[in-house]
Amino acid sequence: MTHEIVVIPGDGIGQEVTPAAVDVLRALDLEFEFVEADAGDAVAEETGEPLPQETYDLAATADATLFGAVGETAADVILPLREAVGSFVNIRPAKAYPGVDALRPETDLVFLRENTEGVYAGHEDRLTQDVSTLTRVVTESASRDLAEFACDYVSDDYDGFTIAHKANVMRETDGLFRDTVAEVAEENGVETDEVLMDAFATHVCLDPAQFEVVVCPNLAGDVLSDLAAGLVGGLGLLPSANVGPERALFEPVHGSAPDIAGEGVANPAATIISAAMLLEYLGYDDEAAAVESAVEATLEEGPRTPDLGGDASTEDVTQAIIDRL
Ligand code: GGG
Repeated sequence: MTHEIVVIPGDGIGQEVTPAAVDVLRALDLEFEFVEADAGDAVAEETGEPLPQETYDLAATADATLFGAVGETAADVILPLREAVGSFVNIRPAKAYPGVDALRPETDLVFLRENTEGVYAGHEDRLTQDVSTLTRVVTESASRDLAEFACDYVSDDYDGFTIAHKANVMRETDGLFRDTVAEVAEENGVETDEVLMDAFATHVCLDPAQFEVVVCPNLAGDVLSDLAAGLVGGLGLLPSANVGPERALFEPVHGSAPDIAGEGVANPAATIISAAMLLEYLGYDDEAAAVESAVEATLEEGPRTPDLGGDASTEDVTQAIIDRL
C-alpha cells in the first residue's frame, strides 16, 4: 500500500532540513509518494496567501505530513495545518544524546502539549491604539482528549505523568484544565502529580531527571519544550508530532532560523527524528528505530553541524545518517 506524504518545507532553514529528512525517508525505499506543497512567508509575499487552500486540503487528506518551518506567518500556517490534520496533541520529546554537549545530560522528557486552544486559539483584538486583548480558551473536551491520549501514551513505559499548569492564577482556565486532566487520569487508573508551570521551569533546569512525561496547556508546552531544548544542546535536536484521530503532521520544534538560512549549515536532526516519528506513526517501527539510531550514532560520532560545535554542512550530516541506515 502506497502512503501519500505531503511535504511542506516552508521558509528559511525549513527549505534545507525538510529535503534532508525526505532524502532519509527515500533511502529506506518504502512505498511512499511525496507531494510537495507551499506555505509560509515567501508564498504569502508572492500570492498574499500564507497557506494556499491546496496545501491545507493536501494535509487534510494525506496519510501524513512533514513540515519544516515558517517565520512571521506561523499563526497563519502552523495553527491551520494542525487543524487540517485534526491534531489535539503535540508530542515533543526532549532528550539528551550521547556525545552532544548538553547542559543537563540526564534530560529525557516528553511534553504532551494541548494543541488547539489556550492563548493560541486566535481570539486576539486590538481594541484601541494602546489596548490589545487576548481571550484564553480552555474546554473540558479538549482537555479530556489530551488527557485520554496521555493515559494511553504512558500505559506501557511510564508510571504516570506530571500536569504543568498555572491554576493558582488562571483559576477558571487552567483550573478546568488541571481538574479535567486529573479526573481522566483517575478514571483510567493513571498516577499524576502536578506542578505550577513557572516552578517547573526552575525545577527542570535544576533536576530534569525528576520529570518524564509532562502534560501542559498550549503556550506552556511551546515555551517549556524550547526551554528543555536548551538543556539538551539546542533547538536543532527537538522533533515533534501533531497527532489527530486519523492523521498527523510532523515538524521540528525549531522555526525558520533566518540568521543561518541559506548557509547550508542547519542541523537536520530535529526534522529527521520527526521523520522517524512519522515512520512509527505509519507502523514502520523497525525503520523508525533504524533512523533514530542512525541519528544517534551521527550525533555521537559526527559529523556535526556548527550548532553542536562541528563544521559540517546539513548535506554532510544527512549523508552520514543515510550511510548508517
Ligand atoms: N517547525 C515549525 C515552526 O516554524 N515553529 C516555530 C513556531 O513559531 N512554532 C509555534 C508553535 O509550535 O506553536
